[in-house]
Amino acid sequence: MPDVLVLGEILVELSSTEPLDAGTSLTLNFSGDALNAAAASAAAGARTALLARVPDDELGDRLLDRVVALGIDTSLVKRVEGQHGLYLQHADPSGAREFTYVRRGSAGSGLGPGDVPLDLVAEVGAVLASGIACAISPLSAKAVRVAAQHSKCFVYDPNWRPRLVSAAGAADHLRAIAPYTRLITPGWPREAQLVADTDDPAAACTTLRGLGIEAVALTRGEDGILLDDAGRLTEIPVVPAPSVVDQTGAGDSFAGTVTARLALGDDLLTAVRLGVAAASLSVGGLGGTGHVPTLAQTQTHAATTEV
Ligand code: KDG
Repeated sequence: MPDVLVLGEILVELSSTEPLDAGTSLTLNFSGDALNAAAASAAAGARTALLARVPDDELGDRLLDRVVALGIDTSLVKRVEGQHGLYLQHADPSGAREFTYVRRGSAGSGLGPGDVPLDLVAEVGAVLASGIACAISPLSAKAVRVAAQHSKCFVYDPNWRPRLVSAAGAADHLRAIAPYTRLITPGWPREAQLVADTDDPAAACTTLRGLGIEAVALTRGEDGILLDDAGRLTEIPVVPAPSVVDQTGAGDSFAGTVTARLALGDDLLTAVRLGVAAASLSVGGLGGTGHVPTLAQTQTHAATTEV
């Protein structure tokens, strides 16, 4: 029995730090926010399973090799006919990071409510899914909702990607999932403001809780986390990153680590502190799973800013 179940699409990742052009060299890896978060959860000590659909081809075999190498249970992964979802991570002409997707109609977006093992979902310590899983297809959004409804501890990362879903669509997904959510991890201000019309982070947390969510971990970049646990506010500072190669997957690392530690019985504040430290270390590698810190590394790193 896993401690944590993560739902979503595993993507083929092709990354470069250069703008895309003929002749650009790309590094092949496997990622997607669900895999990034599941990898962080497994590294944080939780037995972690992925619930996903993966094409039944040679690339799918290599993808699953990588999932297994990250310490993740693949027994709930369904092999199906169809195309891989793919994203290119590259620089835009100004040098900023950009994602380009080739994923519409992918096998992974065919995950549906019928794939969700309800008894298992009700038993596991925590379930994690994101707004990306809701954005990729109505069927996948239903799968997320069914899992949230049956889970005793559901964690939702809005992960709003405007190239996949409009602001109104992302807000609808968030509202639909809110009544079943133990913890949400929105970025400030963009993701919180999907549903909270305010410039005040504390007020945004109150609005989010008003939708039925128990606790909010508002991620504010350099300003750290504002945690609102049933109205109790705590500021958690960032832990400076020892090396910054690429920010991709830092939020997923945070969500996956926090979910794992909650499932294993840590209190929310401890779980969030570890999540912050894991995210800070995760930016030391290229791509979503380029660097996945161990629990021992995360604990040591977290201790560097403890007061
Ligand atoms: O959070 C990082 C993810 O956005 C990246 O790994 C790709 O899953 C991805 C997506 O759909 O954007």
